[in-house]
Amino acid sequence: MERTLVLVKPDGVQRGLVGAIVARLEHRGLKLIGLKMMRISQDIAARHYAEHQGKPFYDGLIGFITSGPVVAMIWEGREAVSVVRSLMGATDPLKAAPGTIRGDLALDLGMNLIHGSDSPARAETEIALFFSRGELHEYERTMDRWVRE
Ligand code: D4T
Repeated sequence: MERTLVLVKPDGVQRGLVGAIVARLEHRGLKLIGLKMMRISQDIAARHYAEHQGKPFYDGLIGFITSGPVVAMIWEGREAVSVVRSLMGATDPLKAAPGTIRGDLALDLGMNLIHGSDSPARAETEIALFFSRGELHEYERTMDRWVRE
């Protein structure tokens, strides 16, 4: 089973889209094992977006992600990383396919509603950055017994 970090970014919280985004992930069959509302610190933002340091959009990106509370979540499931990425749609909402979260609910490249880890290795790093072990919950759903590994 794979795990991935999802953030509903400040625009999603402020637009009242947390429930809609959570519903899409739940309805797909992913399992929610961690969730909290938090304000991302400058330090966590800089570590999370280290790969973008020096790019023209970096300062705006850090300013935006720290501008208001986010909802951070850990989702679990088969190939959860790529499943979430496909549900999110392309980074630029203008290029995101209809039916995806960004393709249906967003227009702006910076304010693109949602973050999802882009590889299993990144997911492990990001989960450790945002959550402590005690904040992850283990439980069984009856249907989990029928999910193929
Ligand atoms: P995140 O990391 O937020 O889930 O987005 P993606 O994984 O889909 O895309 P990314 O890492 O390439 O970009 C991170 C973040 O920066 C914003 N951005 C990106 C921007 O404001 N201008 C740009 O030109 C690019 C490429 C959007 C997402």
